[in-house]
Amino acid sequence: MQSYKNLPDPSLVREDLIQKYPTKVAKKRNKSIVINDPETIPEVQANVRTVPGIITQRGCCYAGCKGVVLGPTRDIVNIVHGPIGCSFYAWLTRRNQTRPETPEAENYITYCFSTDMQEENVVFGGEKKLKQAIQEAYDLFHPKAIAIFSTCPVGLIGDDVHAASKEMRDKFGDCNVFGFSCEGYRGVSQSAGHHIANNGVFKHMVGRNNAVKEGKFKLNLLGEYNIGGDAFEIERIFERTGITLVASFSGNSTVGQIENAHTADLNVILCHRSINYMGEMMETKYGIPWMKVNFVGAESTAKSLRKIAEYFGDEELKARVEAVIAEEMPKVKAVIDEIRPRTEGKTAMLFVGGSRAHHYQDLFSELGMTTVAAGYEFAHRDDYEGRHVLPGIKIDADSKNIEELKVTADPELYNPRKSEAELEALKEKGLEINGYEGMMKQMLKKTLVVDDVSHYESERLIEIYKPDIFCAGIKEKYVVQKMGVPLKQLHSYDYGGPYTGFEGAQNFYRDIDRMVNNPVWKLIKAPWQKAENGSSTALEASYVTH
Ligand code: CFM
Repeated sequence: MQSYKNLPDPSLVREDLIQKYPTKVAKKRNKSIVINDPETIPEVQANVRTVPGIITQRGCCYAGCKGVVLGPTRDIVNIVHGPIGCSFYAWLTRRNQTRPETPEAENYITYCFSTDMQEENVVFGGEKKLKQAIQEAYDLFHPKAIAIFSTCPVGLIGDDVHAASKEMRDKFGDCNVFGFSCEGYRGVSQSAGHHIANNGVFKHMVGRNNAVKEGKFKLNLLGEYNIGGDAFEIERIFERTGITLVASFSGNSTVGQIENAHTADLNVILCHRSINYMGEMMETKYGIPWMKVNFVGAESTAKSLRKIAEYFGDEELKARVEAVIAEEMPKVKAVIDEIRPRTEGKTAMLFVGGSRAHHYQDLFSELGMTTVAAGYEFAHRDDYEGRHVLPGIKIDADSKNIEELKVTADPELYNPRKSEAELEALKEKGLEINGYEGMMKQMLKKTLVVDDVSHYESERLIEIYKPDIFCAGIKEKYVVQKMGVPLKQLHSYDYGGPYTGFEGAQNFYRDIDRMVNNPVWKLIKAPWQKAENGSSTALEASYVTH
């Protein structure tokens, strides 16, 4: 494994990244570019506005609410209230898969529902058109639920999507209609949309059905959206170990699952950023503890399963978990043994979302690869530094704009699944109940952590570090590849996946091997390979890996 001694001097890199910015911008970006120290964990500026004019990777609030959190549930009719363009990017561009119980069962994921706002609606109001659209969807499909998503103009003209939803819900009686004020401009990124979605799902869906599902070890899987079939692999493992999945938020999920989620005895959280609010609120209202897990990486999967078994404290479950791990691991190891000699010592950079830049580091380290720089697009300080920093985070005007639900214990349904003493005992065993340590603790000293990396900064990082692989999304892909560096899409997986669990880890190893060892990259002249003509800086020239 490459040690940090080979890394370029990170303070020189940071200086390089900001030197071309105007003074004010440089000062601001400087706070989001941090030299990591896993011991002390320095503060990272995160979840603040992107400087106008900078090319960011971020998306909008509506994307986080409609696309990310609600999109994967197959039997909700999701109506976008807005101009048609907003719907284009909400229609099958995220690879959240689903598997209806039967071919005839409800599945609206392949549909695109929009009110198709026109100039007239923007000028004279769009509520009438919205109610017509809700009526039309109801008449056509008779769905269990209809959700309304506000786009920017809806907020600007003041259409009341909540009143319209309530009116239609009361009118129908047998269809749950609810709205989201998730206008694109709200907050500083899609992260605002996650929070708004959590609030709405909690208010309008969770707790509506008290029927308790069979099963001894019942949990909800939070923050797993079934990209490329990730949830299918986790479901397979749960089934093998005898763990009952009550609800998934929200990959491969249904309205029924979510309405029933409060009957589970544990919430496990994969993507902390998008769904931690739900874990917190369910703990307060129903007494269900939550635990951070990671099913990305074979070792991490094994560790997470052991944590779940420890939580339930059942010897039979522990034995089953061990048996499944013992059966699955040899196949994983066989692939690692074949591939690792070709990937060992290589370097990776990950700039993606609000959780994957952390989780995928596990898979790379299983391949003997070092993450030299990483960052999230829209995560908060707790995702970098750990949840212990939460009390110290300043609430700025952008965050104040997002409703904080006042949640209290349910008079009838609150039932603490574990006593205070039991929780303490679990914590002593090393189980992080209601906690998350964040990304930086896992990264090497002197690696770089960059929040909301700009396009310009990405290019400079590649020129300086020449990583063997760069992980980001479709917007970055071809620019990076033209620089001679393969780019792995960690949002869509480049049409691949699943990458979770034991099977997924093997898929990932193979895909990364193919990318970093593809001879085609040797045929491309990257800018720094033309160094002799003086186009590269001293800093770039000082660090040569290839
Ligand atoms: Fe969570 Fe996600 Fe992510 Fe995310 Fe996303 Fe995504 Fe992502 Mo793209 S919920 S934070 S808003 S793990 S869509 S499935 S890949 S940016 S790292």
